[in-house]
Formats: sequence, structure tokens, C-alpha cells
Amino acid sequence: HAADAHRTDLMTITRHVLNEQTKHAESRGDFSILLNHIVLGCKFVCSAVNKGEEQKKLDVLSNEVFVKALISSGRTCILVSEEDVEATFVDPALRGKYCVVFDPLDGSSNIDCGVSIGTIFGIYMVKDANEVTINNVLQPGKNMLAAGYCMYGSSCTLVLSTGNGVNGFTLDPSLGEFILTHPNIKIPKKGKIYSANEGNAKNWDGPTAKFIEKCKFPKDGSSPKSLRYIGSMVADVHRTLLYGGIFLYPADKKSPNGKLRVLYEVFPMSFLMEQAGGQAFTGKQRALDLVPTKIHQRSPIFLGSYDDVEEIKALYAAEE
Ligand code: AHM
Ligand code: MG
Repeated sequence: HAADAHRTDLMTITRHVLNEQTKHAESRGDFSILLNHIVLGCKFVCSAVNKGEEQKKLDVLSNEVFVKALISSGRTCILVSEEDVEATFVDPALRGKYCVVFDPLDGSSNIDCGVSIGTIFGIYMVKDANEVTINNVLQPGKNMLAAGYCMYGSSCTLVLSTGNGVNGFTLDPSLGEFILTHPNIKIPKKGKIYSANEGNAKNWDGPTAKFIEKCKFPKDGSSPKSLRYIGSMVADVHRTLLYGGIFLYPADKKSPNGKLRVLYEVFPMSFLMEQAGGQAFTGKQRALDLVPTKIHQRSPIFLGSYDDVEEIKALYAAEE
């Protein structure tokens, strides 16, 4: 049976990445090795999360796991983690050409009640291997070579883009392998869901408030959108990617830069959205054009279906 043949011809994430890399003649497999180490970190954290450890422990453990996995790949030179105040400069003897920015366990305030949480990562190439400075990770998101997240939920799902579309892999626990289950993910052009912390509405600016009002009370005869908000970015973005719609963490009077971090939250998710045919906007510009000046910088973010992001862009443009 053709179907059976398909089921036994598994496209693992390793096989997928190796296939993609062989398209580049100059590739020496460094990227595949780096990714294998990231995948190992994801498997480790997935198993720890499933054992039900407490938040505090899991936060620290996940960071340790990823820092060690990345350094031991021998392919990294600078690491930026949400958990560490300063960037880590890899010992010259273990250095490689990639810079990795990551949030080892995002949404960790949700752990103790069992809501999905995840790891988010982005990968840059060092500009000049002889001059490893912090500027290598203060590059706009559009310079990322790859980005992805791993969601620890009812199943463990890894979504990855190496700049050539978006693919989703599900961990098969019996094999210990991520198998391609969602090839070439495209976000619906327009969605029926909006996702925001409406508890902040009192402090929103005009365009954000107008946008959400339109979601609830559309004046063009269309149906109101549904609200879905988990409060765990990986889960909210994952749903947005698969079902369409918009996810926003806007600026407000108290937090003029929003809440989410540019390097390891906003950029990787924006990269994936664009690669899936959606858009990501900061309220001022295309998110991936932003040039960060600090590693833990924050930015407002609106991302999701192409048409839905167009609407918020129009509202901000009308304000100027
Ligand atoms: P964290 O890094 O402290 O976990 O915060 C990031 C999380 C995101 O996962 C989520 O999108 C956001 O915070 C939710 O914030 P809020 O609780 O203000 O709605
Ligand atoms: Mg976070």
C-alpha cells in the first residue's frame, strides 16, 4: 500500500534539514549539527516538563540544558538567553560561526497549571569570525538564517523555518524523533480569531483600541472575531499560524514598548509568520526591519494573517 509505504518512510527533522542543506553547495553540515543540538535540548526539556517539575526548577534547568547543548555543538559563538542578563561568549576553542538567541522556557508562569509552554529560538551568522562582538546579535530580524519554536503541550511540536517556508514536526516518543507532520505551513490569508490580553485595554493607544473594537463590532457586515488568549506566546502563536487570525501584544501607557522581547520572542515569531505568508508589524514598521540596540529590548508586536495585519497597519498609518 502506498499509504503504508509513506508511514514507514519517515521524514525526521534531521533528514529534512540535511536535505535542505545539500541544496547549498558550500554547506559543510555545520547548520545540521547545530540544529541537532537544539533538537536534543528540546527533547530534554520536553521530558522534564512531562515529569511535572516546578516552574522555578524548570526555568533554570531549561536554560542550562540549552546553553550546554549549544556550546557543545562547537558551532556557536554568542548566545543570548532570556534567563541570562549578559550574553554568553563561547570559549574560542569551542567557537563556531552561529549566534543563537533563545527563550528556553517561555510562558513559564503557566507551568504549574499544565498550560502549553515552549522554547523559542533564532539563529544568526556571525558577521566576522575574527571579531566576535555583541553587534552580531544586534542585527535586524530579517538577517536571521533560521527561527523556530518547540511547544510542550499535549504533544511536543517543533516548528522551524530555515528561510524556505515553515515546517512542523511532532515528537514521536516511541522513536524519540521529530517527524514531519505539518509540511509547508501557510497561514490563512484572513482569520476569525484575535488574541490579546484585553485586561490591558484601559491603557491601549487609539489604533489598538479601534482595531479590537472592529474585531468585536465589525461595521462592514462581517461576523465578529472570536477571542482566544492563552497567555503563553508559543501556544497563542502556534494556534494563529495554523488557524489564522492575529496575535498582539501592543504598547500601552504603562509599557510603551509592550512586553515581549525583540531578539528571542518578536523576531523568531515574526520570521515564521512571514515565511508562512503572514505579516508582523510593530505599530511603526515591519517587525523584521527593527534594529535592536539592547539584547533584552522589548517591542510592541502584531502578527498573523496577512489581511488582519494590513488592517492594524492602516489604523496606525491613519493616525500619523
Ligand atoms: P515570560 O517570558 O515571563 O514567560 O513572559 C512572556 C509571556 C508570553 O508567553 C505571553 O505572550 C505573554 O507573556 C503574556 O503576558 P500577559 O500575562 O501580560 O498577558
Ligand atoms: Mg519569555
